[in-house]
Amino acid sequence: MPKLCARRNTVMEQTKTILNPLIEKIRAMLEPLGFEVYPFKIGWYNEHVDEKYKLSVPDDTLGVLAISIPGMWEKAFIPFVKQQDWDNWNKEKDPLHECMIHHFDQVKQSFPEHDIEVMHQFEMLNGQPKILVQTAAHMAGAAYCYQRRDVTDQPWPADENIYGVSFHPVYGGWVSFDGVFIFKDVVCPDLPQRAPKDVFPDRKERVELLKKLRDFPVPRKYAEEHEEYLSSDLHQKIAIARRIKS
Ligand code: B12
Repeated sequence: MPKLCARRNTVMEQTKTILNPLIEKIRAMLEPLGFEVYPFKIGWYNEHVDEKYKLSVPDDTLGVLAISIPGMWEKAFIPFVKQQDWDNWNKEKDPLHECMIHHFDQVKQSFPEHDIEVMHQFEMLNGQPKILVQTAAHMAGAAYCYQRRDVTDQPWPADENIYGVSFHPVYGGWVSFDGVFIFKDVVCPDLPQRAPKDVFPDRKERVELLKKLRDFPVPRKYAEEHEEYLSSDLHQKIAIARRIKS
């Protein structure tokens, strides 16, 4: 039976008693590792995505989005890399993905009383992503997802594919929307929805952003080695991880 995070009559108080400790516990685990954590209702996500991306849980089910900010590289990835045995590393595995799997799993295991499904941004099911993390981030209030439809008087040809970009209010494009915990046994009908910060209300800036996400000033970008890692193939990624360890 799903646990209620809130009841209608004493909304704020009940939300605090059940939901806050749960979110705070996840924050206490993930924030020191360079992540941010945002609760949302799965229904907010399902309302927007096409049928094939909808998650088959009730609308009020609690989802928790985790995103990594630039400090994750030193706080989570480098320590993870240093603990691995690179001589016996499975060459089909991406070290950064494995780092995410490890830390998300730690969170899941710390809630044995809950039924949690973890969905990583890189996980595919029948050839499509299990979860669209940009939409989840927008609905959770973490980062505005700018899409073609957000631009009036569009400068692009109708048949050109313009990928949407999410812009974090502090780190801009220098974040990764890593995944979502679905608390299948927790419903939160009264979770208040926060709108993401619209950093670019201006049409011209939106057009620029959709062209070049990472040209905007931010207080901290990824470390050079982090950037090098992301633009490498799997073989090189493993070589970078080995180099970090040594
Ligand atoms: C497949 C994929 C790719 C593919 C295709 C790109 C694409 N966007 O489709 C390729 C390989 C090209 C790619 C490349 C890159 N990617 Co990529 N990619 C993904 C992945 C795994 C899935 C995206 C996808 O299939 N979307 C499906 C389409 C249909 O979704 P959509 O266009 O958003 O449409 C939905 C919304 O419109 C929504 N919707 C409907 N109504 C409304 C209303 C509102 C208000 C909202 C918010 C949504 C919404 O419904 C639609 C679906 O039904 C995501 C991670 C993930 N799991 O989400 C990362 C992701 C999008 N990629 C990311 C990145 C960083 C990149 C690269 C920069 C990587 C690199 N180093 O080169 C490049 C940049 C490419 C570019 N020019 O933008 C980031 C984007 C971060 C950000 N700030 O926005 C993501 C989120 C991964 C992450 N870890 O954070 N990627």
